[in-house]
Amino acid sequence: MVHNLPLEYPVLLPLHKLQMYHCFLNLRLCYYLFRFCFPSVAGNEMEDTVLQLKDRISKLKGVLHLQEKITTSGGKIFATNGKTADFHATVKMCQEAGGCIASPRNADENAAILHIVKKFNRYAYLGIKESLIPGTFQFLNGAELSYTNWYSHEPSGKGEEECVEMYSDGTWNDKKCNQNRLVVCQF
Ligand SMILES: [Ca+2]
Repeated sequence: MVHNLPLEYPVLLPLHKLQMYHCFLNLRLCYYLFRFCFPSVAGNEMEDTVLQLKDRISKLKGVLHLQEKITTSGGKIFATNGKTADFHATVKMCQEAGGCIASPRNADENAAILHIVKKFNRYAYLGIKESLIPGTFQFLNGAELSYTNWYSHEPSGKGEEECVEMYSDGTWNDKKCNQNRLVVCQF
């Protein structure tokens, strides 16, 4: 034990540290030599693990689709907990679940949300709000809308209806934010 060494041999302490340092260097050297000489071993194992995970995720998505628990579009997954809530509670619920409120960027995503709205026969709030300019709507992060599907003569609120709900035909209506609507999140 180094700390038990007599004080008259202080030179042993740095020597011991030096040996430790060499040992550490050798370990790192071995590690890098292994990585250099057999890069495919580590690479193949990683690739296998990724493929297995992808396969597992794909199967789980299949199960959730079969049970109509989710709809998908592109890389997005849409889901509901079957509950109703006002706009702010919906945003919070989706965030707590690790996602965000459903925000359609195109017709296909709109259709994926609509599938849930129809199944539960309840309108749903979308992740879209009126900007500072009345009658102009945007995503919650302030980004410009890439797609719209307003019901005829909507938006009509002129600054009085800041939120947006999806009707059961997939069209949109600007609406006050305090109504109870189906919670639909995206992940
Ligand atoms: Ca309206």
